[in-house]
Amino acid sequence: MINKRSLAVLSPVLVALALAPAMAGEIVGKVKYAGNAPVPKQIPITKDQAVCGKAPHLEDSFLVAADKGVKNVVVSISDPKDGKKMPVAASNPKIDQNGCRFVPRVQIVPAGQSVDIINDDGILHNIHTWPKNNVPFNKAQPKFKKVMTELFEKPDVIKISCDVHSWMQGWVIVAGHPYFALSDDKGNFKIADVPAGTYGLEYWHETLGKQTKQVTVPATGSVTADFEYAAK
Ligand SMILES: [Cu+2]
Repeated sequence: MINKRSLAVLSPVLVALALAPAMAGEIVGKVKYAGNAPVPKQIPITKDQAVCGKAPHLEDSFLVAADKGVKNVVVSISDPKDGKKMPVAASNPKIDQNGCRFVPRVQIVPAGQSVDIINDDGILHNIHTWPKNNVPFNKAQPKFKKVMTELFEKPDVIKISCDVHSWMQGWVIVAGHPYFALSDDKGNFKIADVPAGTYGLEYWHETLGKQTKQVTVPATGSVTADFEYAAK
């Protein structure tokens, strides 16, 4: 029976429940490749040998670990429901040109983020972007120009190349929301603080392509969302 006294006990509990943060869980997983791990080929360095050739360049567009884990897979929710944005970082993320390669090769940045493109090589590079939703740029970065800062405004998957060194390639993934992760060198990833619910989960890799599967995120704890790319 509910009387005045039991209501007095109950109401602080209800208030606490109403103020509790939204229930959220984690998506964790490992991305694998079903085929044999490719043996990275050496890339011929045809220009600026003294700088670009100081270390061997091994093909790094498709890296598979001994246990078949795939590096640099972008995992993201395709249909978030809460309108949250990935916060812009106060200090700009960097793309370093070092030994005539882009480091890191693949990077996720929030929409509205400025990125510092660094020329550590002391030779001419020419950065060229290939966006779908952002304004492309194609700019020389002479040896004396250490830093070029560029704004990545809208969600996108942007290939970056260098018009001086044909083998240089990188990717900037511009995220419109926080539910993104990049797989590590063992293929593992984690997306934290995802509101409970059912979502499309997208896996994107520069050579293996895009795949989607459904995932249901619990109110607490984690759901495992492993994925295996078919052999090609
Ligand atoms: Cu270059």
